[in-house]
Amino acid sequence: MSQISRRKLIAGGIATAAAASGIAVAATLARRHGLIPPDAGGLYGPGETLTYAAQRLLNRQSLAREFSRSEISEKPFANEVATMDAAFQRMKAGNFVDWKMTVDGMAARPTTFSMADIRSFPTTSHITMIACEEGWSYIAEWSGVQLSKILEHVGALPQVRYVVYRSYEPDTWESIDISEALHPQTLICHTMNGADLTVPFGGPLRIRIPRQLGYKNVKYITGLTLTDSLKGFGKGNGGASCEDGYAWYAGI
Ligand SMILES: Nc1nc2c(c(=O)[nH]1)N[C@H]1C(S)=C(S)[C@@H](COP(=O)(O)O)O[C@H]1N2
Ligand SMILES: [Mo]
Repeated sequence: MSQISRRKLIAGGIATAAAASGIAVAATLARRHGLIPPDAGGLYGPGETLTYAAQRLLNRQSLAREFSRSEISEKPFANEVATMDAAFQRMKAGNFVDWKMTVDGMAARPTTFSMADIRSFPTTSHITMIACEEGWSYIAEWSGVQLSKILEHVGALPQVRYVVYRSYEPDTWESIDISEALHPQTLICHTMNGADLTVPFGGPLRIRIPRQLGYKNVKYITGLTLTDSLKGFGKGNGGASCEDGYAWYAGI
């Protein structure tokens, strides 16, 4: 093959063929395994399905990289968050003893947990990186209760396919699939680097999903809803970020 035609092929042909066959493969895999992300209907739909289905099949139970204690960032960067209202400030002044997290939806025992309830679960910790899609990242030790333990406690029904989670911050919600929810590193986090999670970092409760980008790691968690479909939530594509054009599946 001449240089020219090879280059032409690389420039035009391979990319197109790879994309096209990738989409075909993705469609087949997605159908077979029920791996179609809720935002697949949009402009970037086939690409989203490819990324999601491929990563799900390859990495189903893979662990996010864990770091050593010496690698913990000295100056973790807290992204700017909205100013919280007076009720939030009052709860903060009272060390968040009045904070509540409700779990409802497809559960045998829907439950409202206090901070004390959350802290009474066995604690799991990991030293992992949190990465924002805008480029920064830091490493911290995160501690809390595995989301799987909460799901077990409330008696999540077998039909549950997604966990929707909400913030105290208005209009801030996201969702993950049951595979991510049951993953051992997915935590409802109340402690960072050995101290109560501070407000800039999402205290008193933050969901920590180290296999997905920063924006899925919502701060100020007030509620979880277990569901078999995301249709009834917002515009039906799985999260506030998706409504702003971000991918629902933010795997890293
Ligand atoms: N409630 C709430 N959670 C949030 C955000 C937010 O603005 N509000 N920002 C998200 C984004 S875009 C990122 S990158 C991470 C940033 O986490 P950090 O402040 O610990 O760096 O938090 C996520 N969780
Ligand atoms: Mo972000």
